[in-house]
Amino acid sequence: MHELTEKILSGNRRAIAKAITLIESSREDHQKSAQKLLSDLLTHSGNSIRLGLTGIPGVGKSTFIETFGKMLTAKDIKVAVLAVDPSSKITGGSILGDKTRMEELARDKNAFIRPTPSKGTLGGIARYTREAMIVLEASGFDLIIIETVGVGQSEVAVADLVDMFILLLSPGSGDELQGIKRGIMELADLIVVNKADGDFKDAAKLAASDVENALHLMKPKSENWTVRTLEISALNNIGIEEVWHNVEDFKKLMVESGEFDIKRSKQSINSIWSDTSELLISKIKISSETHISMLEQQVQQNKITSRQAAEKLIGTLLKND
Ligand SMILES: Nc1nc2c(ncn2[C@@H]2O[C@H](COP(=O)(O)OP(=O)(O)OP(=O)(O)O)[C@@H](O)[C@H]2O)c(=O)[nH]1
Ligand SMILES: [Mg+2]
Repeated sequence: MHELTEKILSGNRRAIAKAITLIESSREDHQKSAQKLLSDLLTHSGNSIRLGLTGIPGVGKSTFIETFGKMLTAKDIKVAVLAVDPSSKITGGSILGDKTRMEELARDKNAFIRPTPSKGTLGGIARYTREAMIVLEASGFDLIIIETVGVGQSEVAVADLVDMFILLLSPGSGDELQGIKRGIMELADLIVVNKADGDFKDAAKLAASDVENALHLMKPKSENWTVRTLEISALNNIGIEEVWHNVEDFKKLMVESGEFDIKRSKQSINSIWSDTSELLISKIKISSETHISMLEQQVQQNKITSRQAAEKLIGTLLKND
């Protein structure tokens, strides 16, 4: 285990992949090793910018990450990409599926791309992601991008893992803005209208001003930062530097105002409670399968309330421990 720690600290990619596999494993011995490893790495973590990126399928997330990522790795900035997308089976939006759109970045020695874990609850996947970030930060990654497909609830979970949240839109956003849940707009620190090129140029401008109007009606997320809207073309590499300048600006303002650290410490506290509920539920599920199905039946048949079932399940767990 000590050897794995050393390798991760020296930036060894196979060691990083191995550690993340360990983190994602449900085997109890793997979990023990993973937690030991993570606690060794903790003091080396925390030095990256954690960026959430969301947008509906087809908006250009993969294309953007490829162009943005390559621009950064060329500056010797190390970029890691993780996906949180439990709905990928439905949308087909998993990173692995379209790794071809990030072909060059995937081969870049300054980049690391990890696809969506194939199974798990949202809470579980949020934990894997948080823990994978510790590994990546300890091995020297400067920017970690967490990608979600902006259709579900994963955005809220991701917003609690990152420093900054970027919403990617495309021209024709009038309709798109309605499709994107208002709640997702409220999470964004930066809104980027992609595909501002060729025939889409005017539509992109219109979309950006729609967004500006919508933003004016919303309560500001932070008193230290005003949400900005940019127009870019990921395909033609236009405006990509500008996105990075905004990320840097954001970080600078947040750090200077103290909001950066406050947010991270809140997130650490929140993670205790999300880990507690995830762990509790998984322990209950492992410990008493027959008991669970019996209680499920009783609730279905209106013999007991769901709350009573929950109390019984937790009661059994406490007795067993
Ligand atoms: N014109 C134009 N097309 C773009 C741009 N960015 C992406 N596209 C195209 O839009 C399509 C979807 O792009 P992707 O990068 O795969 O989109 P995505 O958001 O990753 O999609 P999912 O992985 O399905 O969620 C592709 O055909 C891209 O070539 C852009 O800046 N301009
Ligand atoms: Mg994609």
